[in-house]
Amino acid sequence: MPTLYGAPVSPFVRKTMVALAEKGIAYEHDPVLPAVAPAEFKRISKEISPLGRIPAYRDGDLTLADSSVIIAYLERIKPSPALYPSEPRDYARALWFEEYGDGGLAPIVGAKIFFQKIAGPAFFKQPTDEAVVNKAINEELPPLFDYLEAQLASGDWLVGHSFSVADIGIATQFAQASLAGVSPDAKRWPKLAAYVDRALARPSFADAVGKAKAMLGLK
Ligand SMILES: N[C@@H](CCC(=O)N[C@@H](CS)C(=O)NCC(=O)O)C(=O)O
Repeated sequence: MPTLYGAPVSPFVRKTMVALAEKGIAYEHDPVLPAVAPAEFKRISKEISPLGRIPAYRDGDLTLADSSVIIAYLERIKPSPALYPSEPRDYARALWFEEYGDGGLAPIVGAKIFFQKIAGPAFFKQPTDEAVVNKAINEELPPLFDYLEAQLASGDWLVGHSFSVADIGIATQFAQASLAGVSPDAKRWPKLAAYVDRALARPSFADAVGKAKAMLGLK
């Protein structure tokens, strides 16, 4: 059975958990957290995660790191249900939204909200810097939410008519924000707020977020 390495509190590990669940791939889960247990992580990091990050994945003698790489591999070994659109433009747009989550939302949601409010106090005894959190919520995230609101057309999902890697990459960041008690205001971003609720209600996301909450002692 393959093994996924990485704690479910990571939004990138969550991407991989959601993809595995959506595809119905059974796996063992080693919820290692490099920043909190560096010695433990060293045991596997050089071998399977050369950059020392989570998630990493082992499938027999193949080892992979990086959520985007792992999900792309999963798609090839188990194409159905598809997580990437087949039409070239939709495919490219799905990759773009995945990157918008990883490279656009994550640096704000992760470092300036989740770390400040949850991970810093819980794991590093570091108090929350409310000014950093407030600036992120009031100034930095709104333009990113405006963009997503405009991109959400009439359908349920970001690209085409199916749940895809685009939705995994975006919704995992909203799940991260929700762990820190932050969610888009439905009055200002109605489509986005409904979309986030829809995505996080999927069993794949509900299970992964539940595991993160359990690890953090949240309800
Ligand atoms: N591009 C990577 C990013 C992975 C990443 O940054 N993971 C963080 C946790 S959220 C990490 O492992 N940081 C190093 C650490 O925690 O020490 C991916 O998509 O997997």
